[in-house]
Amino acid sequence: MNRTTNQPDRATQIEIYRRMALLKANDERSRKLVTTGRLVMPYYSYRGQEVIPAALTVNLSDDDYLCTIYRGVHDMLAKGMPLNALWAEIAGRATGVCKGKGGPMHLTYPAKGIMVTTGIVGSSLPIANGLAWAAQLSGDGRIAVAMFGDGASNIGAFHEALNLASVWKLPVVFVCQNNLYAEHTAFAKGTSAKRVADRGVAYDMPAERVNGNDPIEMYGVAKEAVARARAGGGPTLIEAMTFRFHGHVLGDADGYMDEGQKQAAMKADPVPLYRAKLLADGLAGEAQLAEMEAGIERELDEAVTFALASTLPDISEMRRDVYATELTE
Ligand SMILES: Cc1ncc(C[n+]2csc(CCOP(=O)(O)OP(=O)(O)O)c2C)c(N)n1
Ligand SMILES: [Mg+2]
Repeated sequence: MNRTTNQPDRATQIEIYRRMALLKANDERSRKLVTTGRLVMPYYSYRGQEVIPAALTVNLSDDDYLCTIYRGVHDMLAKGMPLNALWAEIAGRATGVCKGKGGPMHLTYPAKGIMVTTGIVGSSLPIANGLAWAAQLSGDGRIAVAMFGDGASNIGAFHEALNLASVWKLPVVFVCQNNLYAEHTAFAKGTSAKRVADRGVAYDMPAERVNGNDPIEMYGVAKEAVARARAGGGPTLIEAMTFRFHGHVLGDADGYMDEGQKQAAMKADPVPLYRAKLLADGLAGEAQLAEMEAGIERELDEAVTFALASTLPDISEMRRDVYATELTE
């Protein structure tokens, strides 16, 4: 990767931070609402992994496709899912992105290219391939991004998807968010390869392990992969190293996690670190960032109020949107 020419400009750096701050605040709000009993849902915290989607999605257009997983609310927000409709969906309300019928595990928002959220480990990759293939056939210039975890790289669908994407030179970027755990199993205990990126060799695909907590590095590698896909150069595998601050699912006692490693990761929290870097580099001012963060909190207040005040879907909605009613050419 050319790390010099791929540097984000000032406006892009501030936008990456805005997305990171939004994701962090949204995660904190989610955990608060669940732990205080105001919302009941399974919640998979992405706290600690904010840099990856924030620095990647600034390289995408609204039309580009994103397929992600149960932990991927950060991916969706970074890609532009509107907060009110997101929170309404989480709360199962008719005003939600899926009319309250998807819930927190199955969020979609095709208007911003957010095509699927899946709880089936590894399934975001072949779905992204299908979308990338459609883009390739129609020549519409879109690309697809598949987000998945380190554990997913041990699933058959990962290997099948990388193989086919390479053979057909599909415009797809595979992004493994390696948070060092798959449920309760540490990465090294369940994965034969030392690095997920090494698996790219088997599929004749450019692959790189990057520091997924470094916005500048993540941005540069993502930019190159997106440009390659868009130019017809085929797929890329990015292994973005990060850390999951909390257990697999909210309520998990996380006793299986290495406490020292966890404390060190939390001390190196990428969100305040990047904030401090922007200030030190003179790219943003304290008042500007404080105002931005206060604005995010206000938007979250509004979204939660909107969601909880919205009505539940009507019973007549139960079977609508389940099956296609007509097939088009
Ligand atoms: C096909 C399949 N197998 C097993 C599971 C159970 N399961 C849910 S999450 C998970 C761990 C996935 O870990 P990883 O891919 O690293 O993603 P992370 O949760 O760390 O983001 C497993 C095994 C599942 N949902 N789907
Ligand atoms: Mg993982």
